[in-house]
Amino acid sequence: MGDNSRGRSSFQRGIGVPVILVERRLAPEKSLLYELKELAQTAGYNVVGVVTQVRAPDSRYNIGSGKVKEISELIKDTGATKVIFFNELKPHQVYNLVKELKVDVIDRFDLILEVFTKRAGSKEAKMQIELAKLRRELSFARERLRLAKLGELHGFMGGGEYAIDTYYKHVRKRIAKIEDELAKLRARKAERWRRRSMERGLYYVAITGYTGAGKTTLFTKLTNYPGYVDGRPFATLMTKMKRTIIEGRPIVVSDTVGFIDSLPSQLLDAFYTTLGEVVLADVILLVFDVSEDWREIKRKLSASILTLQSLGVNKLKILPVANKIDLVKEEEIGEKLQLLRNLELKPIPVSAKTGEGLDELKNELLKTLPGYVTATIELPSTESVRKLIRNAYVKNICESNGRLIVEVEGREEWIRALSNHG
Ligand SMILES: Nc1nc2c(ncn2[C@@H]2O[C@H](COP(=O)(O)OP(=O)(O)OP(=O)(O)O)[C@@H](O)[C@H]2O)c(=O)[nH]1
Ligand SMILES: [Mg+2]
Repeated sequence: MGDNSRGRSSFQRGIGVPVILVERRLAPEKSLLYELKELAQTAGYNVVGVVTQVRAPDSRYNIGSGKVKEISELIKDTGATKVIFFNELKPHQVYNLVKELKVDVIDRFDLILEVFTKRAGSKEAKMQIELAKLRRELSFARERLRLAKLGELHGFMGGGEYAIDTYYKHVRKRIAKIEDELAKLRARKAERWRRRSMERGLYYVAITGYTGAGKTTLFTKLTNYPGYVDGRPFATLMTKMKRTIIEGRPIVVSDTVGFIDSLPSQLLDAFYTTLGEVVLADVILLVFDVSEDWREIKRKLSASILTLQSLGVNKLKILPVANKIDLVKEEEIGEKLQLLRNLELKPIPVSAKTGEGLDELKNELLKTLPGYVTATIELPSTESVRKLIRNAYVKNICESNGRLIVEVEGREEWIRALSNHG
């Protein structure tokens, strides 16, 4: 399907609500329509038409009024009952578009929320989605209030200034309540993990990357813990953590929600707080799909790195992982990795699916772990000490005169704490 194709002929009949996608591109060569289409299909829509335009935004409709007529014709032709815009729409633009097109109009932000809603299982995920929706509501209510004050509200979603003001306050209260509940929930979770890992001297490795890069597949290979994979965007929404043993070392590995390009800030705030714990990780694996073309690799990697940086991650902790090498010829992998090295990224090539390259990845991972030391310490042979070292990587242990001589490897601060038991 070409990006400029439109009309019924170029689309297959399918199931789901028929929709038309609209993209106003900032630059002619930059289109993310295929990504929008994938999101629409994941949300259960059937894409029956596509309209694109390259020009500066028109404040009334976001696109030009000529294009609005074109979409209107296409709606008649295809029977579409919804129009999805790639670009973020302002409340008055939604209002103007609905008035002209007489069908439902949403934007990419609403669409991502729909996908998230469909896939949310846990209470935390549901709360986050409600939070993102309410924040969106708030900005709409703010605009309605502004228009009402200007007396320009002619029937715009009904309600006078007073009613909108009351509604606005109600939304704000609800937001504050959910934010509070979420913060408590997360603080409890973070504390639990912090205690567990510190007490046991565990390392923490987070798997991150663009949606669909293969994070969950890699997580399953490393931990033997099954995760949900379906090849559609945002199969994973909530962080999952699992303790595993890598080359004898106990390590906590986490699988996380995927990144996506130009995520609306309201969603980033509401959702990526689940990624907050990533900052605590000792190493952050940044998985990308090396089978994609170079431009896609670069786009997705830079979107991922930007998101990681906005979360406060130290760049030095990032270990890039070039996944899906089973789909690419060796010389092509070599070329792409060289291009990445030119950008000062040194990825480890793997296939999470076949397991190829995983040993190299594990070795590199262990080398990257900070403050990893070997020490021989003498400890009293008590039950509590035995318990303490159960989770450690013990290279050698012998007992003499009721004392334990242990050769251990692990976090420096943990080994220091262990020595204090002597
Ligand atoms: N050929 C091949 N396919 C892979 C590999 N790793 C993952 N996949 C496929 O890529 C798709 C996405 O994999 P996931 O593991 O769900 O990716 P993810 O990064 O967790 O995706 P989200 O949770 O949606 O962000 C699935 O269809 C996987 O089967 C690989 O090494 N080789
Ligand atoms: Mg996943």
